[in-house]
Amino acid sequence: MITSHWILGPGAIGRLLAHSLAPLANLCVVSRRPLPIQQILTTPEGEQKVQRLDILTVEKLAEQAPVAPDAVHITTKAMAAEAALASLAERLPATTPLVLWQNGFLSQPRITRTWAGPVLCATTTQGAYLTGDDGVVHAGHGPTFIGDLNNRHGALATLLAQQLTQAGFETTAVVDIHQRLWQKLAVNAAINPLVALHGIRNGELRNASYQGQANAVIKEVAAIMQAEGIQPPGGGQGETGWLALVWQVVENTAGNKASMLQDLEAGRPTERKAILGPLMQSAAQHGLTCKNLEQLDDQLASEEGAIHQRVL
Ligand code: KPL
Repeated sequence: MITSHWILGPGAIGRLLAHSLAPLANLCVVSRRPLPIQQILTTPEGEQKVQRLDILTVEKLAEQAPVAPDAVHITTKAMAAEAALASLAERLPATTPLVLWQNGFLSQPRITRTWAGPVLCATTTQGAYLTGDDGVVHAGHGPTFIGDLNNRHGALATLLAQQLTQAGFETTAVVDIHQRLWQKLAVNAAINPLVALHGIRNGELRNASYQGQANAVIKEVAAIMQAEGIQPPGGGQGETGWLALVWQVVENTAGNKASMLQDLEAGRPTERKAILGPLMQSAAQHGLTCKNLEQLDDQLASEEGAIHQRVL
């Protein structure tokens, strides 16, 4: 039985998870800065639900020294996951199960290697965004998949999937989470950097001025996926399959402002290291060139550098 959860990182998915699990389990949201405990969830149907959530800063948590939880969900951005875990690690028994909700493939293999307890990874297409310190909008339902990279914790993944599903987070325990994380990473790599750098909505990638560049990026990603032995989901094969998939996601999310664009606009670092990093590393290992991905990474790095200069 999983009766208590800590959620580390009160971003959109973290808060949605907290609202969903709060009626079923003891819950604590751990935040870097104080947030109102009265939190508002707007459902996909537009209904507003107000819930008091136990939200504590890391410092308050240390003062209150609560009993360690049955599971810790890390819902920070990819590049903050390891530091977030480090800020809590000494309060957690080394056997505490972790669930990593990050995009890309950076913190997942590292934390799996270094944490003694079970490390599960989750990938979700739930749509959510924040409306301030006390509000999250659940924009749309989407499936969630959970599993561990070495397939050693299937029973725990099943237990968590059942509880998450009961909480309204439709979740399936899977044995191929590695493949699913890379499939999502491929789609994110093909869309996010381009729309972020051009400052456009996803659907604008279909414009003639961006289409060629997008296709060139997708082809590089497809070659790397081929080398990694990862096919697109839904039965597509190779380059044609990846092209079809990415353009379908562009169509389905045409009005979206991608997360990387939101990050740049908000002056935050992007998830480029977690999304483009593993692809460039894989290309190097397999002797593939990926000039487009490297160029996007360089451009994002200089945008982030410029932001850093402005905030100093
Ligand atoms: O997941 C996404 C993101 O914004 O990070 C995409 C697929 C690009 C949709 O916006």
